[in-house]
Amino acid sequence: MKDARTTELDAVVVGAGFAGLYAVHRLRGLGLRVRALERGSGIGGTWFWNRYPGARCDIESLEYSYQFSPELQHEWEWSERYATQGEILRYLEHVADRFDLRRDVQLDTLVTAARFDEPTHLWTLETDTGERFVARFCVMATGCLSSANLPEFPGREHFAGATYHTGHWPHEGVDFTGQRVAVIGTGSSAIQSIPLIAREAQHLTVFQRTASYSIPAHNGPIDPELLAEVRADYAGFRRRNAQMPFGANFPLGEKGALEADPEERGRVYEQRWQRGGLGFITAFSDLPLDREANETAAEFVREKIRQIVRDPETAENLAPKQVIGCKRLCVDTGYYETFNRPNVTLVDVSETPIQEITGSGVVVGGREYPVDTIVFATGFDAMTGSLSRIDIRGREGLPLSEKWSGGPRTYLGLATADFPNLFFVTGPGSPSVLSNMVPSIEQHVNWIADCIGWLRERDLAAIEATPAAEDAWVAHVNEVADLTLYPSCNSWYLGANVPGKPRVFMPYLGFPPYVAKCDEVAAKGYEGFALAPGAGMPPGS
Ligand code: N01
Repeated sequence: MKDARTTELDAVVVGAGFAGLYAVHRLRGLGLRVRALERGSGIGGTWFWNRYPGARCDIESLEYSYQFSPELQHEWEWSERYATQGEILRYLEHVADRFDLRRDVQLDTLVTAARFDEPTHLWTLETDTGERFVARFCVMATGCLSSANLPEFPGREHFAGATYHTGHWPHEGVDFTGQRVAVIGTGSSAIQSIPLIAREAQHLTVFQRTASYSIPAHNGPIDPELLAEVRADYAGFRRRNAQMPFGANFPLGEKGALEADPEERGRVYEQRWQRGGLGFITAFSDLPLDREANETAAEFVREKIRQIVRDPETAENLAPKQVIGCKRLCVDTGYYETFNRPNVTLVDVSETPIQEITGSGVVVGGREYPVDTIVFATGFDAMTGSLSRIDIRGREGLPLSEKWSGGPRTYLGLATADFPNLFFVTGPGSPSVLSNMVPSIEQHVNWIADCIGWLRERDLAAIEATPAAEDAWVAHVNEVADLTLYPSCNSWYLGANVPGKPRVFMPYLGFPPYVAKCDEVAAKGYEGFALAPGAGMPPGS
């Protein structure tokens, strides 16, 4: 149905974070009429919402940034090794201005439904503003970690004080001075925010269900020598990083941990610890594969925790038990040290869960911890959460939620059968959260834009993953994951943090082979996809 509130486009993009902004840039470059619809009142996606104290990237800024424009890459000055949320958001705003993207971004617009129409091969999107957008192509740039997970703690609604979720932090900030604060959760968001909240609060109580492994960031101003070296050959720096397992500058150790003697192992772990950051996990080649090897790295970190944290009982509680790396590794500035402060208490809720939240505190094992403010650092309904909030319907009205009721199924994380012309950026089944997100986003958007350009050149109306290609890809993603220790713990990679979510390992392990596969599929005329002949090109083109 067409009316005054219907806008016809060639491509509609959902989201205006790193992925949505670049999708606008690329698709507009093809001459398409494109618009990004963004629920936030500003651009930036993750970096618009996650404003909690201490929020920063944990991949170095020199590579947690776009590479599509050499000029942009050379002119932007990152101030620190790991940029703050504020600096990353300023960068994205600069990108939006520099490439004049804002005129094709519509803010304050929540997409509520997306419906595919079979005869026309067009998508119709509906929004909470009562508008409709009709387009041939729909690109979901909705983010992997954008749908907040707020567990149903009994009595939560009775709490009289202020509550915050790290993923929806107030723009004006929060002053914790003089307050008794609870932080629930000890993942990356908590680990970044706890040291800063502890400095302000009168008392901070941290409720920990699973201890996380965290490696020091050793953050600081960018080393000028490193900067000069990278800038001398930025493209080469990017190319080399893309060949590493996570698509980031984490060189993979040449040998296995068990091939090294204890002295060599200790030396290598110490070097990686001193260098800081997520690259700790690639110190040896067998850490994700072999429990015994993994345990050597895990024990090294536990020993560090015991050295840092003065109270032996607290240190033991902070020492994680699971395989290192199978839940997302964290990067911190003074996290473990914070538990030496007299105003910080750790409460272990691994065996005795949070019983209830009262008007004035958090109850565990019958004991109430009185607090004025609660910070929920309880994470996200990862990878599928922001898609399942939209009523997406494919061929014959099939809801995506029904198709994915047993867990997400995609071909290459880019597309799913029965949903023609619908693309996911860093969707489940792609390296996404197990890679450096920004290069992964660029690789996906480039693939999608090239694909759309290819379809248009041939006057093809639709592209759709075949069920056979999808089945084979899902099986392959699982096979690869099952060769590793990743499925061995309750991580959000498996959906284990959201009650009732199907337990399926969602990211694909291995950035370089993944990119090679995507390139090969495209080179073979989009092998594994079915193509529909032109029914006339997009409206108006
Ligand atoms: O979320 P999380 P996050 N009772 O899911 C706990 C990225 N990120 O926002 O482990 C008690 O990791 C939960 O416990 P458990 C990064 O990819 C990046 O911290 O499920 N506790 C866990 O401790 C990261 O991995 C950056 O047992 C409950 C915590 O809440 C991802 O975002 C910074 C509970 C949630 O941790 C998510 O990180 C921040 C319950 N009922 C985030 N339910 C950087 O780039 C949940 N928890 C640096």
